[in-house]
Amino acid sequence: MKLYHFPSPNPQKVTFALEELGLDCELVPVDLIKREQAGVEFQSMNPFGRVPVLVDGAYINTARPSTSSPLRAIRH
Ligand SMILES: N[C@@H](CCC(=O)N[C@@H](CS)C(=O)NCC(=O)O)C(=O)O
Repeated sequence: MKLYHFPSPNPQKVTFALEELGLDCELVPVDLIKREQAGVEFQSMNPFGRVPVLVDGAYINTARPSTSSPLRAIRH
């Protein structure tokens, strides 16, 4: 599982959920200051150009409230 991440509030909430649930996840930094979220590669995952993005195999989740929800399912 990979979390495309920047240390701002919305992605941080997902990193806290991962930590609380004890789930291993590779953090992939996306530098919002350098506008990496506007790049073609990132926008192929999330056309809205926002983090967090959670990728688990072919599954891509881009909406934070629901980014945390499937984590609970994975945990159990
Ligand atoms: N609905 C999303 C919004 C995520 C969001 O707004 N992320 C901000 C960082 S906290 C972002 O990626 N901003 C980049 C931009 O607006 O270019 C969520 O709640 O996770």
